[in-house]
Amino acid sequence: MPRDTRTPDPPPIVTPSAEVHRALRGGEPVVALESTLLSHGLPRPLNRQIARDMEDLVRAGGAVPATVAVLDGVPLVGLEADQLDRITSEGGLRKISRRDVPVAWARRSSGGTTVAATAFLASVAGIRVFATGGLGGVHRGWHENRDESADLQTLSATPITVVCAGVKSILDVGATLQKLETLGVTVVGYRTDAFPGFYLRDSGHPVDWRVDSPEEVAAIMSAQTRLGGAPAAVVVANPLPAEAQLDPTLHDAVLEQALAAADRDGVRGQGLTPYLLQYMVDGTGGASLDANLAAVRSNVELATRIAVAWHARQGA
Ligand code: PSU
Ligand code: MN
Repeated sequence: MPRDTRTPDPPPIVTPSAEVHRALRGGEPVVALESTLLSHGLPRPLNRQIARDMEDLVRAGGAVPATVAVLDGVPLVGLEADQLDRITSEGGLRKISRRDVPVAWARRSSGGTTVAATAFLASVAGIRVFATGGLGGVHRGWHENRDESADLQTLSATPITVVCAGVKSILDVGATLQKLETLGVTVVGYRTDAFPGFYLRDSGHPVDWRVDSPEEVAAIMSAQTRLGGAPAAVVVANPLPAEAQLDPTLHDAVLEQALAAADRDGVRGQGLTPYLLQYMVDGTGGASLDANLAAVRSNVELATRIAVAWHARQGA
């Protein structure tokens, strides 16, 4: 037999952990988890505890967690304990969105992945369900600053189901919903007709479709696959539990101050979202942090139920 002289394919850059690899090969349900929340959103060392809690919630629900992050340039899908330690404690961690992944790879940088980068990497690894706190979107003042998160564009081209508590309320929620519509991203409210407002159960905007069970979401995912065509995400907007929501009056007052402060300090670009969220934490005496955590927990639980329902449907 002639020797095969073709250049072998280089090994794939996206690296699933042994556990995630096994689960995907064995067709077990897997839930991807975002990590900018861990690297940039939560105070240390609480973030390490939350990282563990999120993974435990997924396991308790019968699925395998895949926290996504970039360490020393390598996009990881599923982290070992020592890697979770690094993404929750190291100095100089970057906030890595979709477009930053190749630069991080080439420069051997480390950082937490945004919704955009997490969705992209998880989907490359073959994962269908993903949990986060709130999506990025169109920032207020977009007429002038044109600041719109890459989360939106990425979701328009990535076949993944994202469970979130709506989009961050620091954004222009109406403009973000319009943009999701333009981009062909499916949006459903989970047991609600009101699009949730991240820290609040109701953003003041309606949502066109309501679903009431994980099985209904799995049916939508299945229909999406069977329809074919250009892939896009399904956004499942899951309001945080009523008892966990921020007082709306406090929310509105502190948000107004946060936006004015960002403007005054000239904060823009990648730093804007972390700045505003941190201002909310300080300005509400930590109440917004509690609401954020409750939303994340609730989203991780629901994402796990959806992954399990999706898995059951595949076997049917
Ligand atoms: N949670 C935080 N801080 C953040 C984010 C989440 O506490 O910065 C990230 C999310 O990962 C989301 C991103 O995808 O903010 C959107 O940021 P940008 O608008 O820069 O794309
Ligand atoms: Mn931005």
